[in-house]
Amino acid sequence: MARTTLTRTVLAAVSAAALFALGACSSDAGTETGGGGETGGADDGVITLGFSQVGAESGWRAANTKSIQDTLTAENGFDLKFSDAQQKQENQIQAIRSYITQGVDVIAFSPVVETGWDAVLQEAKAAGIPVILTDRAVDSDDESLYESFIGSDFVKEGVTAGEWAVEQYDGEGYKAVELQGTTGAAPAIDRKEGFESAIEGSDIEIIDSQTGNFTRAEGKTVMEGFLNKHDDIDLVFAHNDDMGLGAIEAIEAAGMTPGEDIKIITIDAVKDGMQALADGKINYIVECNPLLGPDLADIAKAVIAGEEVEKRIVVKDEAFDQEAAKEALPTREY
Ligand code: GYE
Repeated sequence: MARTTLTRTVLAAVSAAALFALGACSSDAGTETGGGGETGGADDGVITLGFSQVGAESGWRAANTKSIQDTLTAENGFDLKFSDAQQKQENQIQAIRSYITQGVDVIAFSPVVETGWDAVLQEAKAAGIPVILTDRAVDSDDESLYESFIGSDFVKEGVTAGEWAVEQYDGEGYKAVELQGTTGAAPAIDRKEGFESAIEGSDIEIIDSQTGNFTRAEGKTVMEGFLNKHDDIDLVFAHNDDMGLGAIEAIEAAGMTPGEDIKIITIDAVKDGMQALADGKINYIVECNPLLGPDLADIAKAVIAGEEVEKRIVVKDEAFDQEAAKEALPTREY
């Protein structure tokens, strides 16, 4: 039980955009050299890929960055340009524009929030540079703006967390507080929606909900506020491990025992979270697999080679209770 796998599910097949982008991209094969989009086209065999990362906000993000940097190496045929947007959309837009100006072969990014990308993605498209989304989705009506989206099903993660809460605690009139991820981010929107839909009809009630921006420090501060305001909290649902770990600190500082006096459910299943789960301080974790580097490398190579790529690659996630965490920890990769 509880093994970590990265499997692909083919939801939709052909990306027409891939064909378009390649057409435009192959300008280096002859026509229009001096102009804008001199993308290099990887004719030296090396794929120059510009990656704009969200930030360094969590253990999940650290594992994700490592996976990308460890996979998109020179030995593997890549020249990786990497930038950290410090959780700011304007920084990501700036990084993407700079990759367009540099004429990279492929742009990949994990969008900090869902909306507001159309303009810069149009610019990439006009320059003939294919874009791959990793981890988080964009909310756009124009699917031709990217080749493929590789990442987990966040709604499902929220549902899995909510279903477990119902299984364990329904009938006890539990009062829950929610630590939300970054406002406007796909995983925050989707996990909230999934959890709420799963607890509907049960007697678990969310009495307060606020963003902790996916960080441990903000998770702690928000939990302190919740504890000052409410003396009847039974359950914390945190959108990631780090905020849950911050909540643990706040609960302990208030003289209570996390995992017992106040139950905790989180999402990610990174090392620190899994350790806290094995130690009994967290009650349940839904995994979100951060090892997206290999899939990104495959899709980037396929796009450059002119192959059809899957428009949506869903990363499969597991879930762990305390016993499963103890079993999984010794061989856990991240
Ligand atoms: O759950 C959280 C990180 O987008 C899936 O971002 C990712 C989320 C992850 O900060 O820890």
